[in-house]
Amino acid sequence: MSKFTMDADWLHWHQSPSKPAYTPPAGAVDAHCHVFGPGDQFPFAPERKYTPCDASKDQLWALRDYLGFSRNVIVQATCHGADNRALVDALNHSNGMARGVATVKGSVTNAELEQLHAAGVRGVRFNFVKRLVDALPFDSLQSIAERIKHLGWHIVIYFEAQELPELYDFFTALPTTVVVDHMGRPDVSKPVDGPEFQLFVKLMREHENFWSKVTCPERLSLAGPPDYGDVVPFARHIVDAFPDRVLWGTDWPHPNMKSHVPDDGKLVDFIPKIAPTAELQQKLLVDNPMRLYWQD
Ligand code: 0GY
Repeated sequence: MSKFTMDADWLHWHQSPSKPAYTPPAGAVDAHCHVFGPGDQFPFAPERKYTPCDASKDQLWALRDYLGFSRNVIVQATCHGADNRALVDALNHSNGMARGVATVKGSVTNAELEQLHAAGVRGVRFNFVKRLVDALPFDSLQSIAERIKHLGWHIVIYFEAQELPELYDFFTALPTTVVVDHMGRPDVSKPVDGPEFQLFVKLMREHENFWSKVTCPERLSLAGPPDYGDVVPFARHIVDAFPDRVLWGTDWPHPNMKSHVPDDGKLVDFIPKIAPTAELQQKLLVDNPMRLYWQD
């Protein structure tokens, strides 16, 4: 029997987020968000490390419209393991306005990959965060990377800053575009120009196939809401240095948030602080995600 009940073990997502003061440009993409369940329709993975709150596709579309966005990139989270049915269901009901990033095992068949592609999947996620997942061995990941390459997919990687030195060579050998979740989760109590964050900057600078999501101030901040001011210098640094290789997303419904319930409206108001000009905002919210996810 699972050690989990069906009760979420993190705070429920915000039921009445504020209306953002910032208006995103036309066609803006929320490029990092999730759908969870509903658990009675799409059961959570037995091997999961947490149980999420249900967060349905219809609730995601409602949030998208409320915040002033047009499209979503839905990222498979560990609580659904490599069972992408909830993701595929959302993509199939998105009228083409959502694309996806799946999680697959080494045993995935080419036919399954092609079905995922037809539904709108354009990438796979490799998760190295130890509290979330028991990562697959490097050779399995390498073999998945080789197999998704010919579909034109990219790889999304999730890790924490202290793990980067040991993962660096594996990452830089990956044969596709690689998108890093949440700027590699820097410890924002350390300086932007210190060795830890500068290793991530070096990865981005020396490897032009690397992109970064400038996401999740609510997870990274020690200062907390509503401004998440201590995250701004990190995200701004990445947007300034690599304006054509950055993505932004809400991270709704914010799995595993235990410190506070993020207000999605305030997260949207974070955008102009990290991308202060209309030109940077257009790249971050429209041009870059469209190039990566809606080429076809
Ligand atoms: C995120 C962050 C988290 C969870 C997952 O796959 C996941 O379970 O990504 C986290 O707990 O930091 O991007 O959703």
